[in-house]
Amino acid sequence: MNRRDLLTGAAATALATRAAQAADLPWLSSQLPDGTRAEAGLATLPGKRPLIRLADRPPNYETQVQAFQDAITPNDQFFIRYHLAKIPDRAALQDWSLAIGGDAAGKPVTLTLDDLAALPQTEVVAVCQCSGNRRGLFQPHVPGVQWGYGAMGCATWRGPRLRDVLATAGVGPETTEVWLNGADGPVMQATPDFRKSLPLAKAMADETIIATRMNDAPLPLENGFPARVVVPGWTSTYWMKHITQIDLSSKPLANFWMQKAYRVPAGMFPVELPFATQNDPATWPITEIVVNAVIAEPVDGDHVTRSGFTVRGVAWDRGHGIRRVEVSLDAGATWRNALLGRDFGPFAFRTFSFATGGLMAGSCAVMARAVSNTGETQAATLKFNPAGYHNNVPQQAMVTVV
Ligand SMILES: Nc1nc2c(c(=O)[nH]1)N[C@H]1C(S)=C(S)[C@@H](COP(=O)(O)O)O[C@H]1N2
Ligand SMILES: [Mo]
Repeated sequence: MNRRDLLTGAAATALATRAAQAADLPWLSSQLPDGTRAEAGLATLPGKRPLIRLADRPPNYETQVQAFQDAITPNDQFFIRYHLAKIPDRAALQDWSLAIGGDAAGKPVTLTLDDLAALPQTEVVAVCQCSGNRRGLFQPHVPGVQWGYGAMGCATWRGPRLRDVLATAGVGPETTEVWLNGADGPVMQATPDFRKSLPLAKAMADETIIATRMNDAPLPLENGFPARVVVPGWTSTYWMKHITQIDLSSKPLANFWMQKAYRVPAGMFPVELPFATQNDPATWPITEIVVNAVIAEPVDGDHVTRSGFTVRGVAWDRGHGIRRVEVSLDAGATWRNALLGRDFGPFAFRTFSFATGGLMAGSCAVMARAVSNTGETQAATLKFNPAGYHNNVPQQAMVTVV
């Protein structure tokens, strides 16, 4: 008796459906929860190419993994993440302005887009990655948006430095945090508005800017038009979109989004610049990105020929740059160095490629892992945390050599 004879009725149908799905949905990781796999679909928003829709109200759409063959993610393939469903449209942003004040500011000012354009402009290539990227691959599963590999992207961001913007109001000596608010808000009054804060040192850092351009174009509406905060090296919860209000504050921002959400167990993920005003004994705010790599090609479930194939993807870290990417074709038993592509700076994606050469028929478990310029390596096993953050366990793509 073989396996097929044992499978009857519902079990056989379920298996057949799954196999068909794996073939039809190469953009959806097989490790995601069944409910997520059943409901996610490709969807095309105005001005965007198809993204993986995980939720609509508020919109949460991720980039297909195949896009990560390049160091720069095109604007029309960039992922979208919102917490709250009241999102401004273009008409509402027509008379956009940015108010700067707070108890530690010299004097409150209101800036227009022309005022931002009049300040010295700077450019940074940086990875915008959601803290919960790859949350859907957590075992055991944890609540929250079940992101696969695509809640991230890398762009060339351009605009004035945040510190030059803050200087127009005057950064008073009492300032400890810089509070950020955007034009979106909750539908229900009881829902806390999405506001975040930065420690003064990161707000004043060379790399931190207010971007009005993304890859040489205005920001797409859903990615923060007309201006967003860009905090290279930090997960994108701090990258406030449609920024309308900044407060220089002598006090820590005490709200749901700082004190309850976006926190990790204290000490689990060491950082170089502590966010001291927001640390408590049990938890720290999630801040610096951990080193990671993604395989864009081949994708899980691909069939390849015995003449071999090329493994392609990107690696990134908190801002030191990538020293090395290694590829394994045997589920991590042996590793060989990949070739690194062009260096777009320490906060950017670094492309890698590895040509396998000839292969024997059978299955092949492809993995990639990165080492940063400071020697930081990816976690060999998941550092479990209840909110599902910082998953940098090396990815595995199963391919069949025919
Ligand atoms: N105004 C506003 N800014 C925001 C958010 C938001 O909900 N509202 N979400 C943050 C989070 S958690 C992420 S991951 C990024 C997502 O950026 P993107 O939508 O441009 O990809 O925006 C950040 N900035
Ligand atoms: Mo996020």
